[in-house]
Amino acid sequence: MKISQVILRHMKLDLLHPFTTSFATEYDREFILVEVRSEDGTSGWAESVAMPDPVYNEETVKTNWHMLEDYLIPILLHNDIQHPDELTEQYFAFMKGNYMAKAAIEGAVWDLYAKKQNQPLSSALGGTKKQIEVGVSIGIKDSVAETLKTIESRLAEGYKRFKLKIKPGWDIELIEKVRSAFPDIPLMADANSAYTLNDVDRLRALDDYHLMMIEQPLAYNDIIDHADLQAELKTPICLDESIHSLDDARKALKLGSCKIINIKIGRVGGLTQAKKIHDLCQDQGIPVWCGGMLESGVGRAHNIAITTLPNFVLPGDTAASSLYWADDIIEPEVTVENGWISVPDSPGIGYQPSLEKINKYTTYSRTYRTERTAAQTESCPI
Ligand code: OSB
Ligand code: MG
Repeated sequence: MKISQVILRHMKLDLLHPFTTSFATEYDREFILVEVRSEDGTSGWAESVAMPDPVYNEETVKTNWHMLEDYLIPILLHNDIQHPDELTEQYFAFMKGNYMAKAAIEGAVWDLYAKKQNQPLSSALGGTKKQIEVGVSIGIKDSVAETLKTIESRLAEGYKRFKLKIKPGWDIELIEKVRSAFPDIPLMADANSAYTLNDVDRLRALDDYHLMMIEQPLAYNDIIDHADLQAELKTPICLDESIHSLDDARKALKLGSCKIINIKIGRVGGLTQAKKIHDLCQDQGIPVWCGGMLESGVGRAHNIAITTLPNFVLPGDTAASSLYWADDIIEPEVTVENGWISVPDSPGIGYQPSLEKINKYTTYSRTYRTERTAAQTESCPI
């Protein structure tokens, strides 16, 4: 696969509703859209899920742009990649970390590869499901009443699992009230690292509400304290932030730090690694599900594709485009019917990025070509 051009676009999409976690409130989504073009004019697409500030993990939009521009794109333009697995296994392996940047370009190469094979990305990854079940992640609201109203709407729309963001002080009472209003819904909580082992009593109190899991209660880079906490709790711990690689997953399972893993393609360095973590968990009887990072339709399409692998047995966070965006950048947008998304069967990611919409939301872009002379590397403020 000769890649002759890579285009980076800095995008900004307004969220329809602010999204609050224990670490920040997001009003819009700033991200990098990556397009790789082969010599025959076929394009592969993906997005970086890094946030503008290092609040979820250490990566940012700017560190991703730097990694893409100075390291990852030159590798793509100067090598003939036969299979996307070669990127993380070979070409990118000498670079530590920067998983979201690596995943952004690796995902675009996977899309291109699947298109060249005339295969949906889901099949190219080995997935077989024709439809996937999805849940929804509900941010921290101003009141419990508002949370209850949101759950009611999402329940009516058919979502299969309800994840509430929690933090100290927005936890026990919230879960207690939600449980008494909705005794039987599949419910879970995500703390985004807001607690420490000093909060063990508070976390133990959540054990009474038959939650499916508590996601990432402790530090973003911890698997040791999580093992101690899991020993204290009946509720399964699910790790998100702490798992960056196959090795992290193997060690966390060995220590008993979690019973479930949230696989985010960006956090683990791409689809090849996501698939490996999926396979390891499958071998060990550990269920996985696909998390979200408030992606545009392009990232959403990648999440749908990976979720077709068999051990994604729990509903993920890939909700409908219309819950996030007035005007998603893919056609058609992602729709959810009664909690199910139909997996597209056209080649690659299976949704068409709309250049008209993409141009509307691009703040600046840059094109990188095989011959990197000054004249051929254009910078284009819009
Ligand atoms: O921890 O899963 C998370 C959003 C941004 C950063 C981290 C997380 C989230 C979500 C939202 O929970 C998932 C989504 O709806 O895309
Ligand atoms: Mg999470």
